[in-house]
Amino acid sequence: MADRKRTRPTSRDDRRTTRPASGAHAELKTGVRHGAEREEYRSHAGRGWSDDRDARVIDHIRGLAMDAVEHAGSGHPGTAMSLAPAAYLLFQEFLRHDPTAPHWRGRDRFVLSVGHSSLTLYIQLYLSGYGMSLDDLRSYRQWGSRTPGHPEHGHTAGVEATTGPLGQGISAAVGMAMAARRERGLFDPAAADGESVFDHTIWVFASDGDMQEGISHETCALAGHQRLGNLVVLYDDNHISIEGNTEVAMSEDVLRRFEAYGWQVQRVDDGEDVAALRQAFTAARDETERPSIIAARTVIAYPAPHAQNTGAAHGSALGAEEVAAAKEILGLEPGHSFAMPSELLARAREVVERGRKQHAEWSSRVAEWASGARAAEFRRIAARALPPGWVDALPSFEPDPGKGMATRNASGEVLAALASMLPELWGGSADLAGSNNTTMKGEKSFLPWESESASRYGRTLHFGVREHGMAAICNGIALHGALRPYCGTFLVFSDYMRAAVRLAALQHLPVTYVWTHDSIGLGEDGPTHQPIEQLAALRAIPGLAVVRPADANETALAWRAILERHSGVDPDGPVGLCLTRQNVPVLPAPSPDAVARGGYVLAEATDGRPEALLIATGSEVRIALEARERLEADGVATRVVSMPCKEWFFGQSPAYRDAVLPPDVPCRVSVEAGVSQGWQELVGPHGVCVCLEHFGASAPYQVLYQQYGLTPERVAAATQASRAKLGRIKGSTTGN
Ligand SMILES: Cc1ncc(C[n+]2csc(CCOP(=O)(O)OP(=O)(O)O)c2C)c(N)n1
Ligand SMILES: [Mg+2]
Repeated sequence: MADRKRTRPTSRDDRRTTRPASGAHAELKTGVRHGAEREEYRSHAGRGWSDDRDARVIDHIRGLAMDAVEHAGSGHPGTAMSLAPAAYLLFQEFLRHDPTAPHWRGRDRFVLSVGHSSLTLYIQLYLSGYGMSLDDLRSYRQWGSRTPGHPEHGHTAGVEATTGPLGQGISAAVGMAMAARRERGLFDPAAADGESVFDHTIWVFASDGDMQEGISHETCALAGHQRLGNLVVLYDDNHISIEGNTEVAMSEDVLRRFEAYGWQVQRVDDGEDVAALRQAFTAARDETERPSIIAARTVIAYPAPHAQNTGAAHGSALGAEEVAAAKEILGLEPGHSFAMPSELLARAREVVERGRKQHAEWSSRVAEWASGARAAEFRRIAARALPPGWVDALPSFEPDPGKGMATRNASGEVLAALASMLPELWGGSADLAGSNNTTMKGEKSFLPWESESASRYGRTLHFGVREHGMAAICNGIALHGALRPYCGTFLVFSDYMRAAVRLAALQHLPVTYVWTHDSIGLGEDGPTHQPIEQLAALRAIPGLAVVRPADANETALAWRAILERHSGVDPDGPVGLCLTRQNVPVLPAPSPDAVARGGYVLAEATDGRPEALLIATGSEVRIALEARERLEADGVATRVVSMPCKEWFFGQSPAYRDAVLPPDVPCRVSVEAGVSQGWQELVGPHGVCVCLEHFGASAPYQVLYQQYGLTPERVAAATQASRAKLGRIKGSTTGN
């Protein structure tokens, strides 16, 4: 036992004494085949199982984790070894899942926020019968495998969220827990707590890195505020991250932090103690008023004799010698890789039958519920179908070349108009709802109490000033089911959301971002608030559509296109809707198809034979239209192309694209109040970008547009310059 105390720290107080003394190393190296460690392991690990086979399964999980990393030559063995008891316990006894139906709607969700420990999940998917085999573990991290380095949602059955960027998984899980509550409110609000077919638990495994990342502070505070009793987090409190002991960067009491957020907090002093884990899981699951966190003290890479409790065990193969030693301690055959005796596998797979039963029992309860009035609505929403007539509810706006309307206001009107028809559409803002126009009038706030303006099943989300968390929460809502989340802030603060937006794109999640104040057009707040590079930076994210409508009518049609693209069995990925703070003229409504195609001919050149093409987005379309009038007056046949979404436009057929931007018209000018990056290839070598390559300033927006030359005069002059350049080239070609 004294030995164990040295090599297996169990309390918070031993942060500074967790490393095995060098004397112990020497002893181990000369020790006779690790007999003492084996004895220690046997007496220590495997407690709390009613069936001895379960303890043996744990030994083999540890072997598999080491083997997979050894075989791949890289990967993360340590945490998969130390989390083995908690993961197996969860999948066997707590997680409500049916491995034969991974998309069963009544299932619990498991999010492995500690994504680098993907083997923790893959091995459970293998043991539970998700169609994963030992061969899949052999091809861990290889091309085309079902077992990539980090879990990828949509790629591997049973992976509920793509994780790896620390902090994202736990934050998406908060969104899942919120979505579960809203779904219950929409479809089964009268059921008693725990009795609804929509009730289930969101389970998370998180690590020190998750706790350190700022985003977890944002979302876990909100989870506590929202009293998400359906959320349970196991915190792998192993005191180790890549640089070694976490004491180099972390000294807060994590549980006190969560207590302050309003969570139920529990500590398990030893992650090998299955009875204690079981008790904690039970208490956490049964807590319905607060989210729960269990800090389980584990020792990374346990029981590998030299690697355990080291940063090195986090992310590299242990090496043949260490693996062999660990296997001896585990009672496994050192020469045998990827071992899983069939009787142990059969034992683990008993979970399939349990899952099937739970699923069948749930289905019979659903049959009862399905006779209710809300079932038809549920079926429509679950199929991601839009209700008949919804398009007629969309507003259209009278042309108004004078005062006009801010596109953010038009967006607000669209949301208000759709509110009653599309209950699945819900969202909010990071404390800028009044500016983003994201609140649907008359809808209650989503809050854990009942009042005139709030309900636990409410519709308006209040994220607080937590943009990063907001975006990750929306990922979780989208991952959870068929509800359609949107969220808003100023476009410039999309930078704060970026890591989560990227994950939305990677996972093709149908989330809509309402990014208002989309240029220097916001005016007096100045350069800190004026996006310059954001449009280009967001367009650089594959799979994200950046939509910048020119006016109120394009805004309504953009929402229409977004909702249609987010429908069906294979919905499109995320969309960022970039909207003005300032008024812009309202133009006659184009055809819905024109906006849905991302770019279209807004104003045709005289005789339909353009000599020049002006391509503009958003508030700069007006400038292009005025420039066209000047150019036409000067005899230059000029076409204006409104390009609300480059990504949608590039998704069109070459024939359509060429019809809008004829390849034989090289005189091209782009107009956008942002950096030119991404426009050069569209305007070509002889074109000109009217853009901003520097930060803005604090002044009325009209002054800024004038000062920075975002004017019809400048666009007309740029067009003439392009013509002149082309004329010279033509002249010199002719001369030759
Ligand atoms: C946002 C982010 N930053 C950095 C990394 C690289 N990284 C992977 S794991 C890790 C820290 C590992 O420590 P911990 O989270 O405690 O996991 P453990 O080693 O205990 O499994 C880091 C920095 C990452 N995956 N995500
Ligand atoms: Mg750690």
